[in-house]
Amino acid sequence: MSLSRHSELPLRAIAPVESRELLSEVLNGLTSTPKTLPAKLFYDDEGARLFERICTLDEYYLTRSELSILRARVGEIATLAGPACALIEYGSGAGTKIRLLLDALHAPAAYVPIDISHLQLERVAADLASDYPRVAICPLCADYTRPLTLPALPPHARRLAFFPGSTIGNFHPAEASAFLTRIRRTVGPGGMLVLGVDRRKDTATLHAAYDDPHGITAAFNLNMLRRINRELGADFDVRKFQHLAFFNDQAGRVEMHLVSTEDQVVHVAGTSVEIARSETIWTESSYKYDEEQLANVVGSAGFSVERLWTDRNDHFWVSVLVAT
Ligand code: AVJ
Repeated sequence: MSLSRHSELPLRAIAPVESRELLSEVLNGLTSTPKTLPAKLFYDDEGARLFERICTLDEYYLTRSELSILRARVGEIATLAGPACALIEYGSGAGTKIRLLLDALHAPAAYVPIDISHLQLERVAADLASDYPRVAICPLCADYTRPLTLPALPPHARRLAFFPGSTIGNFHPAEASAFLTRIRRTVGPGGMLVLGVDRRKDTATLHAAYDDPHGITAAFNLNMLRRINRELGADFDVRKFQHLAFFNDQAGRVEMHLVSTEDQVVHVAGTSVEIARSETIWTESSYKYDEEQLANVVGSAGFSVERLWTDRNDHFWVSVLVAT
């Protein structure tokens, strides 16, 4: 079987979240107590752009820290992975980090970038296909929090999953364990996962990262309401909401909320939602892990920790996990 990409296949990603599913998720969240909206809704085209800007902020140490670890360790990762592996990335985003792996791995056979942002995914897949002509690039536009059908991969290739950025932090601990279990089944026995995880640290550093003085994180948070207005015909007045981010020490997570500045009624596809002054819509959790919590969650998912690396500031972890 040829492992090179079939050039006659278009690099089109499969269509993203349907608007019916979007509507039921939004209505479920807005009618619960407390009100919630799922963090994955941040990443429409504008949200994906805003997130890229966040990643360049001095205050947002996560991306830089993770990249410094990956740069230092990518050779070791390549040795552990061995030749001709099939790479699967959960949340490929701007497609920057994967280039480090694609450059270092020994003749990787295939790369499946999975992302919810359709345009960004297609652009990234096309660029990678031209820069890495010997790798089969098979983009999948999907919400990976739901069950997935992966494209066919070379049957005997070792599978190497990549879940960077501390996106694992968006899951509550039980969900994180369930999601990692799905990855473990996907990679199969002996398969690997390279996982990026943000470390628990002082509150001031966390606050600066999630409430930056340039207002980019606030714009990112508020953009979710604009998106819902546009895609579901809702009438959120974004001027009546404020960005709120804080570290919930008890729960070990940064929380982002949108705080209503007055009593108001919002309409979402014919449903009226009452929101009181000071009430919040909880849009994101970013759990921060200490070493023991990390060992527990990956262990509960059937992975063993093969390597655990940090950066010079002890801000972030990159771990190589092996499916047992
Ligand atoms: C992409 C989910 C890892 O939680 O730090 C950035 C998203 N939220 N600023 C994170 C985010 C606010 C980010 N993740």
